[in-house]
Amino acid sequence: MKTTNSESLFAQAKTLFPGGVNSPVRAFRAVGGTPLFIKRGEGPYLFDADGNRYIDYVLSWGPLIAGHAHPKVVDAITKAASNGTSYGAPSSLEIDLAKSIISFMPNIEMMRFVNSGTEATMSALRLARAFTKRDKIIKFEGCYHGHADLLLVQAGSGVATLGLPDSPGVPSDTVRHTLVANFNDLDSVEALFRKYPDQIAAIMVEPVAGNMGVVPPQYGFLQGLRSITKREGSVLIFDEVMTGFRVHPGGAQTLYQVVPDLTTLGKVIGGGLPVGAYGGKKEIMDLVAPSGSMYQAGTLAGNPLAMSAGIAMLDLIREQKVWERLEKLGAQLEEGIASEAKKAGVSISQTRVGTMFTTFFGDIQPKDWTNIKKADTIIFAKFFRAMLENGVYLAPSQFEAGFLSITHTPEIIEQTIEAARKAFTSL
Ligand code: KE4
Repeated sequence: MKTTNSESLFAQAKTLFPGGVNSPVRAFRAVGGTPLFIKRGEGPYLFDADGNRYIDYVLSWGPLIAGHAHPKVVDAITKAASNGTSYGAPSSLEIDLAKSIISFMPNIEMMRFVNSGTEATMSALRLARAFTKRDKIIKFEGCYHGHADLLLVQAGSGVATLGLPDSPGVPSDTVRHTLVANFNDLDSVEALFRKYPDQIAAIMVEPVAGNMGVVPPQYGFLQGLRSITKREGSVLIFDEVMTGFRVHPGGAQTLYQVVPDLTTLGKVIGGGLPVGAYGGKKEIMDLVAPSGSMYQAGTLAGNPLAMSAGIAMLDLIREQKVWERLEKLGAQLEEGIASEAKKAGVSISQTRVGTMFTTFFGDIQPKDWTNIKKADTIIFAKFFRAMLENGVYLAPSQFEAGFLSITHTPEIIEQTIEAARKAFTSL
């Protein structure tokens, strides 16, 4: 059988990078086969090293809501690059992007740019601990907030995908203060506050879980977290790295009308370049050096190219009609997948919030990790491979979210549904 370019590139990559990749979930371990090496993206499409074209629903794991190589984003980056790639000093571009973000999320009074979602979440937790002078934090089983030591506890995304028992190399002392509650279960949160009174600095939550696959908050869950943290003097942190500008232009905090104390962002705000941010109440943010004593820094934070890409990207999704169109596309995809699965007699459970969606295989109640982990990952893997053969690139894991872009069209959704029809009948 002729070796594909992806196969020969993967063979080389495996001599250079652990598992041949620079982020674990890309290795296709959960779905089998060789990961596709991508030559270029254009709008809703990816083109692999063998020239095959795929309709892309990963979109770089969320950032590319304007699709690949959007001319306005490319022009913004090109123009910025002609002025230099980094200054290590403030520029007006940081101000412009911050103001743009705040125009979407007015609860953010002040922020700090970093270079990844991981940096944003680890910094926000350090800040919450500094602000409350408490050590313990609460996260939720199945939620993933990046790979900082203190958060690699019962995490979702690649940790769940690879079935890793959390990570070696994280001293038990480091995670001693990391408490885990059940998503959509306020009693499990209350129990931790009863057990550790006045010791819990913060709750960090994906307000719509995306790293178990998409799991929406049940009615009252987020409001419950808000009232518990207010009562207990703990900081409520919405990790909107994925949900920001994805579940609603104003993020989950606007969609569900719950105001967190701090918000972490990433992905979309970088327009495909490395950007993260944390921000929220000025009273808390004032504690961040150099205005306060809580230290956090970054060589490339506020990078002019990344700022320019983010500004251009957010400008492309400011119009309400853009969101009406995205909502229609999401509904069209959801209904089409459901109808084809039904015709083929395949049992699925679908979730979607705005432009994030997941098709779980099996009769799964999308409530928490205990339920989600029952999904049939074997059937999912077969479906993934069949969709790939039919020209559709889904996230290579049952425990990840799919994403839409403004470059996806009703016709492209119809092609996707036709691919799903073939894939379901092949299972
Ligand atoms: P990064 O450090 O990967 O930029 O962001 C970490 C992060 C933080 N918070 C949430 C809610 C996230 O979803 C992420 C990263 N998401 C994964 C996809 N599930 C990134 C993909 C990957 O790890 O390769």
